Amino acid sequence: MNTIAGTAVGSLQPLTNAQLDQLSINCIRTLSIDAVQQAKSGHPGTPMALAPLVYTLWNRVMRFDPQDPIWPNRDRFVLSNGHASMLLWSVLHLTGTRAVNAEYERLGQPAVSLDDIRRFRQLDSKAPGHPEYHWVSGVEATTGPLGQGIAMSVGMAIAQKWLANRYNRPGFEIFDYNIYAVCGDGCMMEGVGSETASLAGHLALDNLCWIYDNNHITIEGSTRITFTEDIAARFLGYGWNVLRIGDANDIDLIERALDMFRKTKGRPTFIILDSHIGYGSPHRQDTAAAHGEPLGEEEVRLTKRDYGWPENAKFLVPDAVRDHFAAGVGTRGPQAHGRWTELFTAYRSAYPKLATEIDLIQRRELPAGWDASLPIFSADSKGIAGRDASGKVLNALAQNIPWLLGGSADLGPSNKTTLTFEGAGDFEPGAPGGRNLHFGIREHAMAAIVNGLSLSKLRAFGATFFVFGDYARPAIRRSALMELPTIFVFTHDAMGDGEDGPTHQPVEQLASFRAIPGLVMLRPADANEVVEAYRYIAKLRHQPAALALSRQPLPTLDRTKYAAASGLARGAYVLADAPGSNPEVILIGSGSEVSLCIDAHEELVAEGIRSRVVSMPSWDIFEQQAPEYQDSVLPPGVTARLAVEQASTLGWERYVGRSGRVIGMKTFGASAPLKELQRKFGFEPERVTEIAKELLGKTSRR
Ligand SMILES: Cc1ncc(C[n+]2csc(CCOP(=O)(O)OP(=O)(O)O)c2C)c(N)n1
Ligand SMILES: [Mg+2]
Repeated sequence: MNTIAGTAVGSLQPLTNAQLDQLSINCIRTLSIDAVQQAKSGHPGTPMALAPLVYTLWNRVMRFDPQDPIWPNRDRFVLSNGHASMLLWSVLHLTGTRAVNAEYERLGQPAVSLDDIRRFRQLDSKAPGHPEYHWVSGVEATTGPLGQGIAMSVGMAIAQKWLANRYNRPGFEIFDYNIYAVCGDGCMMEGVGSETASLAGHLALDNLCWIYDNNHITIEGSTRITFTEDIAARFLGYGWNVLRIGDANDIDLIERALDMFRKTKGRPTFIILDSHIGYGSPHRQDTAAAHGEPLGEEEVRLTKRDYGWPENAKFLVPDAVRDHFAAGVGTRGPQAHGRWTELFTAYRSAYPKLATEIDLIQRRELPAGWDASLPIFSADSKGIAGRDASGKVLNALAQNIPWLLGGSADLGPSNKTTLTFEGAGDFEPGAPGGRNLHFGIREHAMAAIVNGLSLSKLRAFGATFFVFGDYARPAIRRSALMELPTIFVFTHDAMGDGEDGPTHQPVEQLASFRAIPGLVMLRPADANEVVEAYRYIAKLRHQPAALALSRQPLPTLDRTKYAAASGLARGAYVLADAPGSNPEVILIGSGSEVSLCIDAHEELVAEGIRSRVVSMPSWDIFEQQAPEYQDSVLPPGVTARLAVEQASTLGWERYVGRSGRVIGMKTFGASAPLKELQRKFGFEPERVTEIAKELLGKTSRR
């Protein structure tokens, strides 16, 4: 006889609540097992172990409305051990969560259908291998690279504190949600988890709860071989509230621990959950094999027998389970949402300006007049450093966009990213209203937190030296993958900090950031291009941007003589042209090398050579332009082309072609004053004119 949770299928006896809990948990388990088995790939063991946790969180604790998974005051759930994605697909399905589109419109269809689960890990299924924000509604963050999810959850917790501080008013708790993140041994071992845990403790983020799946298993076997530290002591040291649940199947204990989290003030909570990977599988439980392999048909049957589940049923969802979720989160969620909507309606009458801000934030829109006070820089041959111009622009923007906030990884005074206007303030423990975040020397954490802020719809930036962008890269990649409009301000973009030497001089960073799909990489040539870069970035809603800015002053170009900086919005533009717009040679530069090209251009023109200078601050934007525009900037017939950029030459062939040349970096830099480095590596006008003439066959090669 088939039984479900010890109850005869088809029995007319109503199930007790405890039986319904168990039935729901086993349904999450068996859906996960079946999906992995069907896909012949995936991770069954962790969903089997964590089903009771996820069930309790979703059906008993979390404030979540399946009808509207983007309701602003919902609790956030981040599955940092993203390989256990079947947990998420199961609960999104069982709760009947509805889909929303990129324009934040609610759609009727389910976020994850049973058919999607049947097609787990297949093309176009809404049940992909790992949780993907922007692809599946109800996913709060893209996870899979271990550590990133918990790291982003810290950004979400900062965002909640900031939103509450700015928008809540007496009697109007508009933002009072919590953030839950589930993680495993991998997340605990990855450095970014530690960086962010340290900061979360420092910032006393008591709206944040991490639940650590303490199963002693990773891919290579027992954690005895890799991970034996006293993790409770570690989190106590970070200043967290540490709790332990000795049995991952005890849902009452889980509920109590989560309750203690909500009552704990002044500290984030870390719950150690002792679990058994592959729970219920006679031959796989507690083994590394349960982590990432299908159980196999026979073991699937044995495991279902252990659960009291029909052995041969596949993708079985008893009606009682759907009903149980409908009676739980499916009822609590919409009620809470309804109360909030009423509250927000009253709030809108009492505080219309603040309510409008909240509306704009939710749609990632800009307030009216956001660009009203952007500076215009007048021509100046001495000029201003990219970082200084950036500091002025960022401050102007932040004054007009109240929810623009960010900071640096301890380089604020050098990155010039500190917001200095009246009232800007610092985000501090217990005083979460400031606009300046201090990330400490934690670049990776910074970028992940910026993602978390952006997932919470705030406009966020992070800053460091360009060369240390590598420390932040995994999270920047995730910005692009999640299509978040984050902003990364990198200064010391090339060899401008000469004496610091090759450890501080980026070479390959431009090429490698340009290689990230969707990330808009910009390297402005002068102060007015910096203004235009920010103008472009501010309008982005679904793309991250990174700025490479100079440490040293760059001449502010005379825009009455040369083309307007607004050309930046097309990625590359003709800055200075040959008479009759009929060039025989094209000099292409970015950043500090543009004025170098201008100097060379003036020399060439004086010698009767028809040269053109193209300022190319962004390959990424230029690539989006129509071919006609691209050809008008780089006419196919003009093959004498020279690119000049203080960075790896990798990739420039696409613009200079086979017969063109590049003055760039083929080695690391060196420790010396900038002038000497420019001479050593050929970044001088004489070298540019010389090569331009060589290209035209007007001089012989040296
Ligand atoms: C940054 C990163 N490195 C490596 C991997 C590959 N990987 C996926 S799961 C896993 C083991 C994770 O162990 P644990 O977090 O304990 O998960 P469990 O097997 O217990 O669910 C590894 C190494 C990854 N996803 N991300
Ligand atoms: Mg583990």
